Amino acid sequence: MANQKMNIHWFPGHMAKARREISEKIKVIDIVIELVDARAPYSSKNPMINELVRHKPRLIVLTKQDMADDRYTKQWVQYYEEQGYQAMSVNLKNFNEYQKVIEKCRCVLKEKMEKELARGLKPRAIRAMVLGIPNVGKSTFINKLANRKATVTGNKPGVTKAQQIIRVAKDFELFDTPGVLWPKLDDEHVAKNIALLGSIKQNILPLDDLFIEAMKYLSMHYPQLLKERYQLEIDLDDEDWIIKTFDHIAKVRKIKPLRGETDYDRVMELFFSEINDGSIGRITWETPLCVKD
Ligand SMILES: Nc1nc2c(ncn2[C@@H]2O[C@H](COP(=O)(O)OP(=O)(O)OP(=O)(O)O)[C@@H](O)[C@H]2O)c(=O)[nH]1
Ligand SMILES: [Mg+2]
Repeated sequence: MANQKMNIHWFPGHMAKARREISEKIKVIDIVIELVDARAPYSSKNPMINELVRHKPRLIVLTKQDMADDRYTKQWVQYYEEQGYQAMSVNLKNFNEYQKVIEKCRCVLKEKMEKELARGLKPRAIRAMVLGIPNVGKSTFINKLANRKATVTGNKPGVTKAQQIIRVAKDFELFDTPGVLWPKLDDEHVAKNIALLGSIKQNILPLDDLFIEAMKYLSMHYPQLLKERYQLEIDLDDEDWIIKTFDHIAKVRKIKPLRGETDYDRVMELFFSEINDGSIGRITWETPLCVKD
């Protein structure tokens, strides 16, 4: 599992370091904003987040709502709300819901802040930290919130030196660097979903397996997207469906044969890039019904 995107190699040492850093920072924050990808809101959660974050209040933000299936996004938001979290979905490409984010954080922390005031403590801003696995939109989220009102308030004592705190609203501050967590790669089903989101390099998995699984899923859940994009109809009962699918896509997309045979690698490359950039359509790879926790 070493060959990952963005030079992140999640060897045990790196995991321990990230865990240590996050546990340190978490002491001075009031709320964790956990970003997950709306296309796979379970698979894109870090396996140890509960242990890391402990009882800190949490807002779960499902990003890339514009690339996911709205029906399932609603169900996922509800799923996390039923688990006792605040949750919302966003499209960070077109993001102007700052007030909603801040409002949800205020709502979670209302009681805590009121208690502090009652104890005679000075009114203070809520302090938040963004956490999430690679590529879920952490930097985009922080930049959008920060650029709106970028007042870097400087290093605070007790906080990692390089880390700065940005005041986003009168009563709301954010760490300018997110906590990057590792995905749950030891679960094969999850690793496949994560690879389809582009959070890790697809080639850490056997590509043909990923292709077959993705095609099976699409033919069951989104047959109309396959039809629109590739004029493809898959019959999973046909024992040659895999070969036929490759041949069909190669033909409709005019992929040049390789030594007289379908160029399977080019077909997969095309398919995965169209999955990643959303040009096949809005797809969610898992529903709340398929997870148990
Ligand atoms: N369509 C769409 N794209 C998004 C959204 N949020 C983020 N992106 C894109 O997703 C990619 C990753 O976003 P980043 O903000 O770099 O993600 P990150 O979590 O900081 O990633 P790392 O720093 O690598 O861990 C970028 O190309 C963003 O433009 C969204 O809501 N919708
Ligand atoms: Mg980033």
